[in-house]
Amino acid sequence: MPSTVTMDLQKVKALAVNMFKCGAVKFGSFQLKSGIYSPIYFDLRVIISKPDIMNQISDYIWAEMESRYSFDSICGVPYTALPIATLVSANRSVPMILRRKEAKMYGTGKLVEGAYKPGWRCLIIEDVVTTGSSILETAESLRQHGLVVEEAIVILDREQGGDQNLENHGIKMTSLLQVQPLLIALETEGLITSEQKSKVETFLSRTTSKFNLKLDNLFKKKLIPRMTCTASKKLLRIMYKKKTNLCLAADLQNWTEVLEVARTLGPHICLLRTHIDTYNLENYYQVVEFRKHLKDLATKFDFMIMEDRKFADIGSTVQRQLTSKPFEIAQWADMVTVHGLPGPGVLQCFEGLENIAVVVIAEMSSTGNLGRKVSDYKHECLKITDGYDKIVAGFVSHSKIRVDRKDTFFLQFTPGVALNDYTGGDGLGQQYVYVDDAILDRGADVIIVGRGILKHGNENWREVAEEFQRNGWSALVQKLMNKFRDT
Ligand code: S5P
Repeated sequence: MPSTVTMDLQKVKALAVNMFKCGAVKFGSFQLKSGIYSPIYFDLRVIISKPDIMNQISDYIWAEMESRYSFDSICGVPYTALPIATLVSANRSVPMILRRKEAKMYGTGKLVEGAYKPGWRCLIIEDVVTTGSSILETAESLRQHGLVVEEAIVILDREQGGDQNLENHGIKMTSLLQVQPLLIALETEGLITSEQKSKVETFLSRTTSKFNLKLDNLFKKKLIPRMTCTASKKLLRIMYKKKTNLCLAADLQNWTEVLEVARTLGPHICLLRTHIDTYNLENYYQVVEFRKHLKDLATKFDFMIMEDRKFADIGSTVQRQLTSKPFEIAQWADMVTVHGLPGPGVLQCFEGLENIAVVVIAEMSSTGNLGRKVSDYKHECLKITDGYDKIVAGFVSHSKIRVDRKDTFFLQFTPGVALNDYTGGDGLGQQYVYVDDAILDRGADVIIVGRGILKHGNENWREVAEEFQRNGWSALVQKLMNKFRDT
């Protein structure tokens, strides 16, 4: 759904002209953070020194929202939107709340300041929106504090997908101005030439589609074709399509709850990781019922299933374990984990099983694990996969695993991942790292998250999973774009 612009043309024109005159929108040649040159530049910070424009914006915001949405509070995203929110709040008697960029390390350490009640609807105000990530971050915190966030209003929408991104997270965005109407207004007023206008239009459409094209190319031409294992190809396709590298570790005791979490988080995950022997499945019939429902959900929401069985026996035993009742893992799981400890036999026994791939545990996330302690253990795990590229989807590892075999691509699955709200382990050896750290420093392609999501009540599962999805995906894109920059 595109962002709503309901302002009449006169208002659009008046605001566009004022923005141009005070230098909030500039035309020329400007080098951006990314190094590329842009023919247009937005710097809305200058408006804070222009009381007339501040009043105009505050009036327009009020006119846009007041009759359409009933909100109990407003929150401006720092910095430029803060004084605007203050104006709206003071002039219209709506309580304002403030979301800090970082929590204070002293005093109350609160992230959200002000006097508010849980359940209050809060309208977010922002100056410029490109991808919508600042609004999302703000919304996340506000929601964590019990506020309801359904709407945001922005002064300028750069029309680069921010509205859709917000919509995907349950936020409707309204904008006072969008680039296209702004350009038209300035041209009609004779403030820019038609050449300037079309130069900007070409630039904006090229940069957005250029990035998407690059990403598309990366996944479809560079990554997916280089995976030898069918399961990893499929997983990458799902990741790209759904824009997620989140694997949910469905560590709940009640099997019906496992299905509930799969149903709730299905749209946000690429993989669901089970520990089927830990669920309260009482007999074979329940096992069959459980896996049928789980498979149906996997098809409906397009995610794969990995059973974290961590086999560690000789090949002939693992072969029987894979097919024996009640769990019959080879019949329903797309992937299963094995330890590298037994040597290549643990992989050989998968030959001929077409529908299940292997993920080798190379380095665990727990304190004192041998994968980290015994020198070369990780590398030896890698060595045993030689000749089994079609069977092995990748490795579980808590740190970077360097595959030196030419042209072979494996996925790295990393568990022990938390959001920035987390400190310390779980008291039983589990160690956590943050999402960025897991992906950018430790090489994860897929993050495995259990309690980071499940420790929250089921009413919050989706919201927290979305935060993992968002952070995980943007770090993965950053990592891959860097890695394949010169190829
Ligand atoms: O090294 C490992 C390997 C795995 S598969 N460390 C892990 O924690 N895991 C699994 O990932 C573990 O069994 C658990 O199910 C999940 C992490 O759960 P969390 O609750 O700590 O996120």
